[in-house]
Amino acid sequence: MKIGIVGFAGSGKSTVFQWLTGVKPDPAASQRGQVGIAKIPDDRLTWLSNHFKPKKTTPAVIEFMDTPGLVQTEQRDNPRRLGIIRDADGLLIVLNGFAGGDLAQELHKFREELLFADLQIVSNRVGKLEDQAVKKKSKPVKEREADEVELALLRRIVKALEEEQTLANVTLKEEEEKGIRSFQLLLLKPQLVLAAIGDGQLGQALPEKFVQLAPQALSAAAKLEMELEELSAEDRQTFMQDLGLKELTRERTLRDIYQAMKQIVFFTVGEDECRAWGIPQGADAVTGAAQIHTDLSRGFVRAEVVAYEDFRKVGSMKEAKTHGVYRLEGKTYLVKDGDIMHILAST
Ligand SMILES: Nc1nc2c(ncn2[C@@H]2O[C@H](COP(=O)(O)OP(=O)(O)OP(=O)(O)O)[C@@H](O)[C@H]2O)c(=O)[nH]1
Ligand SMILES: [Mg+2]
Repeated sequence: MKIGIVGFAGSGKSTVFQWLTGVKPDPAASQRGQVGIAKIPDDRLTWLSNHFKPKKTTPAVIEFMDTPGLVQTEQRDNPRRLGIIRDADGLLIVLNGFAGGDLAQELHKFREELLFADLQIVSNRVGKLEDQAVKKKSKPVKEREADEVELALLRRIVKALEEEQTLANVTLKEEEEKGIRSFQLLLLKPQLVLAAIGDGQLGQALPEKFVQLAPQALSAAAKLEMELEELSAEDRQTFMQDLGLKELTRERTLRDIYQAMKQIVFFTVGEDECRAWGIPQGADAVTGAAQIHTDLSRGFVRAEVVAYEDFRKVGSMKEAKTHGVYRLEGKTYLVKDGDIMHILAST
């Protein structure tokens, strides 16, 4: 899963990128989108790894992409700048909470940029289809019908964008979703807002007006936490006490981002490897199998499934069977977060 770190210039994106991935930002690279990987900490995987003592333990990951900031004074160029994250699976919107600006206003403005970029793409296509409808009357009936269906859908989207400024309330049928997937609309991607705060804002509640706009929003003192991480454990403790900081929040933030992006994990276990695999919420067992290997999805027969919590109680697959918590599931089984799966496939 790839998440674009986006925001206005100087909002703290590269700092957050480095905090989350440990990769040093390179301003030149971020012009093209600099990529870094973060492992998602998971106590369940740690427990499984201690239990199986495998040769290798592999966590689920998120790929973050640091991007150049949008510029408020050259707004017309912002849709092009946003092009860099069209293929991202989700957006982490970083707002500047350390310089004393108005967070609610910054978020509002940033959402307008996303809206404007999407509207431009959809309106262009609507214009093209309308032109063709007039000019190309000779087009085969089938094609013309398909164009009309697409046009109706796109008009619905333009209306939602213009009137509601969001696509959150647009429900798309599966084929509609497929039909517009290639537009890679930013407002259809899951997003999470993160206010980058400095030591001046530690322990302060986020402004009420901002929380109303983004109830799920997180805040993080990314720069400060990175500085603290460089200290010896003892110094860190002292500084944290002085600052009134109870804990470092990097790991929790990664888990929160993972959840907000509507990803879940299932596990594969064994003496060779214990591994957490990320899949979208609502994905079925074949999709899960495909993550591991395309052969496993092609030859999918069944999945042996034990929920992590159950496995922890009984301690082995064999015991899981005798305690009735072992299940055999088919292709359409919807994988649950924390399932331990073994895919049976014919090859
Ligand atoms: N005081 C303070 N400064 C910060 C904090 N986070 C980032 N900064 C500073 O703000 C400036 C911009 O931070 P970056 O992380 O480079 O911001 P950016 O969004 O990547 O900027 P662009 O890539 O130019 O759009 C840098 O000088 C950072 O050191 C913070 O929490 N507190
Ligand atoms: Mg940057």
